[in-house]
Amino acid sequence: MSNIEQTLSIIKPDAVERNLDNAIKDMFKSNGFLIVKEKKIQIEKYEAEKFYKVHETKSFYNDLCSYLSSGPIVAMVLEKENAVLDNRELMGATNPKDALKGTIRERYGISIDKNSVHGSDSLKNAEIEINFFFKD
Ligand code: IDP
Ligand code: MG
Repeated sequence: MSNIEQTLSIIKPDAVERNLDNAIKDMFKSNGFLIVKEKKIQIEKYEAEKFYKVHETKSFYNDLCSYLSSGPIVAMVLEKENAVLDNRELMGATNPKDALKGTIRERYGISIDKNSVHGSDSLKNAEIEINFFFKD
């Protein structure tokens, strides 16, 4: 039985700034993901605060929201079987130091805050986050 899912991925400012968007998109494609929607944008801080609202009590919330809104990002809808979990696996651990070899964060992440990519952590959040960027 097939289980096609969609998930939201963001190439964060540190990676866009280093012109890594094509290399990261190639990693998605070569791992079986279809990029079904895509846009390069810069968001306002209040929008980042809304996007990351689940983290509002965390000490790093303010820096995180400043950072996500600090430069252009690429937001994408990725589609494949088990897209949500498979994307989390391809991204690697939140801290690039802990990310397994061959993952996006191991290859390109600079630090826990500049870790190059975002990916939805559940099917429910994927739907919410896709709507956040691609509501039409
Ligand atoms: P995730 O991106 O792997 O899902 P989350 O725990 O959802 O990780 O955290 C969201 C983002 O917040 C992370 O990608 C990272 O950039 C940042 N972050 C998480 N934990 C810390 C921390 O301890 N210090 C600084 N930034 C953090
Ligand atoms: Mg998360």
